Amino acid sequence: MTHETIKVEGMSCGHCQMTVNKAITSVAGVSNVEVNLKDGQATVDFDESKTNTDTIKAAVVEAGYKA
Ligand SMILES: [Cu+2]
Repeated sequence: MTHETIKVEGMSCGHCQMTVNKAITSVAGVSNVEVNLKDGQATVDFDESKTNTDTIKAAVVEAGYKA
């Protein structure tokens, strides 16, 4: 299991936080997500045989935020 902290730009409220959380959770191989609105970052636990940081970042971008 890999533990990674990803910078997320553009979150301004709890709704954004939830959207980012949902987007990352939907990536296959991700087991745990914690999105910190104030710090603008997401802490993600994922199985490195199933996904990677780039894929997770792409999911964040697809949700409308910068990673
Ligand atoms: Cu928002």
